[in-house]
Amino acid sequence: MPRALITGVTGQDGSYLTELLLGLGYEVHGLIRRASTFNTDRIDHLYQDPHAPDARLFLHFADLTDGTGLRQVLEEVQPHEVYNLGAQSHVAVSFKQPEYTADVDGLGTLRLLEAIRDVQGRTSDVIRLYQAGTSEMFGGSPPPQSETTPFYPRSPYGAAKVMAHHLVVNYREAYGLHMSNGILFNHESERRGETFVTRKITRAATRIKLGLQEVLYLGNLDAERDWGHAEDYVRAMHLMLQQDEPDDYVIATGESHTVRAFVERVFAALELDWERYVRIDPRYHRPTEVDALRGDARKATERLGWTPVVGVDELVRRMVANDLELAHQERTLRDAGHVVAPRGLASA
Ligand code: NAP
Ligand code: G4F
Repeated sequence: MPRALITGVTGQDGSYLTELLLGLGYEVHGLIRRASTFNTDRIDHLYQDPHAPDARLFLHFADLTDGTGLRQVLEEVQPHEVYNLGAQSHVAVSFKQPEYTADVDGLGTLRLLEAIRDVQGRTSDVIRLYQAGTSEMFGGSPPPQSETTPFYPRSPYGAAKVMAHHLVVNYREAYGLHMSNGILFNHESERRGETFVTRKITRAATRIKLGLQEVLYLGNLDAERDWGHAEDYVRAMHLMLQQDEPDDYVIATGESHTVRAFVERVFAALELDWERYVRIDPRYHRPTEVDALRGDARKATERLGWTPVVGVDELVRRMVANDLELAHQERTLRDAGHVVAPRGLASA
């Protein structure tokens, strides 16, 4: 039975990848971080009692800032494939916590690579690695961006991911390890964190529709992003590790839209005039912005046979439907006299 280890298993992508790999017959091991509140919401529906004879999902406490723990888990699990999805993944937060972001996203990757090199060196069993790279690495380089576009990161997050990218290339060349970089453009979903702009918009617009919220505060509406659906993007991660040779691939839809256009689409789907509800709050502006991202994923199409299924209209439809249902639940509770607030409100 193929065995995979996923860092960031509790994140948006981690949850979809776990579903995909379990569906393909894998045994899946995920790293989780100790938190004072529950942080496994996105994978709770996949949980299996580890004592059950047919259990195929196992969770281990570990952290990318703790190399010893990473090494121990690798030794114990002996995975065939490692997906390094764990990261401080919020660009705006990386300006507030640059050192921490570099530690987790840059050095954390190095810790994992070193642990893989050691374990593979001792056992001679090949461990393939997927590194979660990002279009934020292109930053200020104009679109369309492909594997040959120069990196020009515009945030501590982007810079830390560039470090991780180059480390993966170096470990591949220096030690002949099977390590691939995915360079993924923005991908969203019904499970997207609520402080990323698409989900912030769909959550707010649906709450406004049901009279639960009055105003949506946003930052730069002119930024252009190439938005796909996370379910499509985790398929690409898996495909990369099934190739004979490791390589680097851009994963994108090839279409971009402004944040304003996304807002318009979402509010229009709810028959609302967005201009009545959206205000600009400069606190959401970033010290340096990535103005335009639009990916050229022809290499992935040609070599991996990967193409996205969900376009932006379907993405909006799914996210709005999901969040309208959440808003209805909140409305029902409020109407029944319960004081409720959506989770994470304080960090939005
Ligand atoms: P996400 O929802 O923010 O999930 C991040 C995951 O990383 C969570 O499981 C989080 O754990 C974990 N994590 C954070 N700090 C960690 C640490 N110190 N040690 C171990 N794990 C840690 O991100 P995502 O959208 O799924 O993205 C997955 C990966 O792809 C990230 O590396 C991200 O940078 C990259 N990426 C994302 C996109 C996108 O558009 N979504 C595009 C390109 C690249 P907790 O749940 O405990 O916080
Ligand atoms: O949704 P965002 O926060 O995503 P961003 O910065 O593009 O980063 C995401 O995609 C990357 C791939 O390119 C990933 F690597 C990264 O981990 C993350 O998943 O912001 C999108 C755009 C930005 O231009 C931002 O300035 O929306 C703009 N925006 C405008 N108002 C806002 C807001 N972003 C957020 N988060 N919140 C706002 O109120």
